[in-house]
Amino acid sequence: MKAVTATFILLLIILITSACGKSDGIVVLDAWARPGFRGDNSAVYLTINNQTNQGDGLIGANSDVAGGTEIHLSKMDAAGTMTMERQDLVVIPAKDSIELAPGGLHIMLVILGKDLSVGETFPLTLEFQRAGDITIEVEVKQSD
Ligand SMILES: [Cu+2]
Repeated sequence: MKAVTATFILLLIILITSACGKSDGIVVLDAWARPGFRGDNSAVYLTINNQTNQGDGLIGANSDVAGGTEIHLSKMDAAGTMTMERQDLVVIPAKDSIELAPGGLHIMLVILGKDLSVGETFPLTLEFQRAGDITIEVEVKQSD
């Protein structure tokens, strides 16, 4: 009886660990960018879901549609003016999500090399400390 129980528990452990292994990773959801004209700036917003057991960090981004790609944090300064501060690292804790949303964190597309029109998509590569490079498709749309 004991041996049967032990086998059952072992099987259960194998099942659970393999199920977890499947969903392990960094998942990027709902990526969108504001429309803009060539020469202007635009911003990308998205949600990053860290399904792993270890924290990770967003350390950079890259896209062919802009001359530069920077991680920014919008914040109100002491005088009540909205400013943007460049971020070298955005931490995504283990088993947690962070949202890059209007008024807060975003990925700035500095000097667009082409027009970004509503409805089109473009690739954006995100650089993570642990997960490495992840390339996603960003949809151009108006903010809701
Ligand atoms: Cu910005």
